[in-house]
Amino acid sequence: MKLIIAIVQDQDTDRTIQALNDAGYRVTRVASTGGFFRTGNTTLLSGVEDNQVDGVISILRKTCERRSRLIPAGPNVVESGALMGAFVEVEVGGATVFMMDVEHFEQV
Ligand code: 2BA
Repeated sequence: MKLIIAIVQDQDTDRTIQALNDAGYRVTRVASTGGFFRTGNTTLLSGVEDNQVDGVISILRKTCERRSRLIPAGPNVVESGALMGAFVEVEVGGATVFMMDVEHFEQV
């Protein structure tokens, strides 16, 4: 059994959970915050059998979009005065996925 931990953008959360549930996968949603942007995202936890992993990943690929975001340029750039008010473009998503072996699963 595997525990899939997927960090997704908030805009993709509802449709991703819907698609996972429709396909019969169970999922827990946890509100989280990205350390870099310091804005909200969502961490999805899904415990699945090994042969279901590909199905979950396939859904994540379909429902989690890659987006460009503009963020203020770093403090070094701003302090130099050369690029005051400048923004840099950063690519975010689709989903950041971690896969872990589950030693034991039980519902009591
Ligand atoms: P954030 O930490 O808010 O990062 C948002 C986006 O900023 C990242 O998108 C990436 O494009 C960029 N970014 C993050 N750290 C950076 C850095 N040190 N230098 C340059 N650019 C950086 P994604 O890679 O798609 O990540 C989306 C979210 O997934 C992250 O939000 C974070 O919450 C999570 N995440 C990504 N990689 C992770 C990891 N190795 N461990 C834990 N969480 C991770």
